[in-house]
Parts: sequence; C-alpha cells; structure tokens
Amino acid sequence: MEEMFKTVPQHTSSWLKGKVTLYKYQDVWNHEKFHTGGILARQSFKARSNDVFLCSYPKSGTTWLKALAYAIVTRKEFDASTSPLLTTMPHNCIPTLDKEIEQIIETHSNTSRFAPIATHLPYNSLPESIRASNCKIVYIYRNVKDVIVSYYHFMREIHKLPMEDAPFEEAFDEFCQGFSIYGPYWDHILGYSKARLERPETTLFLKYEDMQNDPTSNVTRLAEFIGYPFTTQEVKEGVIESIIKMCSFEKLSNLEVNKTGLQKGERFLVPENRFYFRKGKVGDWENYFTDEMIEKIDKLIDEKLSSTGLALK
Ligand code: PAP
Repeated sequence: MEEMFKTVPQHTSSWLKGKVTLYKYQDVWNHEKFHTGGILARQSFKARSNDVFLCSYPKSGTTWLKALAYAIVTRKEFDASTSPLLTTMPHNCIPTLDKEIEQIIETHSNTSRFAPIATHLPYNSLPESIRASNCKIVYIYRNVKDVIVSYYHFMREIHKLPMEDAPFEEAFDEFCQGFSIYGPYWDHILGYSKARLERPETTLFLKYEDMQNDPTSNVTRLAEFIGYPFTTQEVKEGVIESIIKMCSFEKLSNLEVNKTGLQKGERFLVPENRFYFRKGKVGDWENYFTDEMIEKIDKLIDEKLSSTGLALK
C-alpha cells in the first residue's frame, strides 16, 4: 500500500512545520495510516443490521458522544461509581473502525452483543455493507469555527508545536482549502447530510451546541435512537442526569486517566488523552477569528453547505 501512496497527490502542512503530509486518495485527504485503516475496513468489515455507528468529522464531539453512548448502553451493568469510563478514556471504551479494524473484526464476529462502533470515515468511504444495510448512524456535528480552533490545537499539541510556531491564520487557510485530516471538511458534512435524506429513519444528527444547551433531551433522543430508551422509572430516578454528569467535560477531563493517560493503537503518534479534553466550550473561536476570517468562512459555509440546512456558523 505504501507504494500506492507515492503516486497520489500529497500536501505537506507548512503551518505544522512539515511534520504532517496528507495524501489524497479517493477524494479524501488523510494521513497514510488512516487511509490504510479505511481500506482495510472496506475490505473486511461486514456490518450487521443491528450495528450502530457513531460518525463524526474530527473535533466535533466524538469523545463526548462515545462516552454518552457507552454510558447509555452499559447502564444496567454499571452506575456512575462503577463505570469503566472512570478509568478508561472514552476512545478506548468504543473502538474506531478506521483505527482498530483488526480488533473490531475479531469482537464483531465473535459476539452478537450490540456494541457501537465509531468512525471518522466520510459516508462515501464507509464499507459498502454499512451503506447498504439499515444499521443506524449517529452523526455529531459542530460549529465549523470551533472545529477549526479545536483541530488547530490538537494538531499543534500532538506535534509539540507552541502557538508562536504554529500560525493560526495558516492553519485556517489550509482547512478552508480542504487540507485537513478526513478532509475536505465540507465533503464530510455533505456526505452525511445526503445520507440523512436518503435514510432518515436510520440516521440521527446531533449538534454539539444543542447538546450543551439541552443535554437531557439530546441524550434521551440518542438513547431512543440506538435502541436503549430510558424507562419512566429511570427518568424518575435521575438516570439521565447521572449519565450527563458522568460524561460531562468537567467530570471526564478531571479523571486521572484523561489527565495523564496516552492513547493506544497509534503507530507513529501517541496523543496524550488530555489533548481530547481542551476547553469543551461553545464559541471559543471568537478568541481566534479576525473579521476577515469570519467573512471568509461564512461565505464558504453559504457556498458549500447551504443545501444541508444545518446551522454551522
Ligand atoms: P476526536 O475527533 O479527535 O475524537 P473530538 O472528541 O471530536 O475529537 O473533539 C474534541 C473536542 O471535544 C474538544 O473541543 P475543544 O478543543 O473546543 O475544547 C474537547 O474539549 C471536546 N470535548 C471532549 N469531551 C467533551 C465532553 N465530555 N463534553 C464536551 N466537550 C468535550
């Protein structure tokens, strides 16, 4: 596969001081290893109709969604004082298709037990069996400007670049041009938006900002959609609130595992868990965007994404 990547378009990010080269394969820009993960997934993964996929563009709320889905699905086994989420980073509670395909194939074929699987793969890059089956897809999305800021810091931290060595303006421009992991970002959103129109019954869109504003109704929707609705008794007992609290940014980001642990399964980069818990706020972009950037990104959103009907600004 290495040979194949030598022949496809490449882009080396100048704002990351040449530390990252992205490859364009089948219309998607990505690290070689994530392309390889996607190719292996397409070759070997067979979806079952009761599978649930947690899909997202990076930095849109994946970690939070994983924690919530895991807590919902395992709530009969564990409560807020015994949950594995207290000692395991959410990314290690729910596997990612394009990163951990071998492990997923093994557990998926050895058990009929329902377990959500996450992925950053664009809709058109998903294994055919997922697109052809009626398994459920949850897509979390977020204000693009906050995605860009979050992406900027994550990439910068992983590559150990202080802010003064990583110009935000350049990162912003590259992102707008489509040079980002699993990019272009626009195509990611568009792909899942089209899927939502084609398969409305089996696709749930959740918005990060809505989840912050009204976690109870969004967690209720999520639980219903994935087939784990809360009973009246559970509602009375405050189970929803307890899950929301356990999965909150404040709780998770202060756990030892998320403060000091390292991600597993990365071949050449080992992100620290704390990189996935930066601020967890809505609107941090206001501290980074100039008027010119706001104008540029809003215009791009109008041009590229108005057909989705999603409020992304
Ligand atoms: P990933 O795609 O690499 O897994 P993802 O989890 O989608 O990353 O995004 C990380 C963002 O979610 C961070 O946003 P920030 O940079 O603006 O702070 C992170 O802080 C935020 N985040 C992580 N966990 C939570 C949570 N429990 N509640 C709210 N936001 C969270």
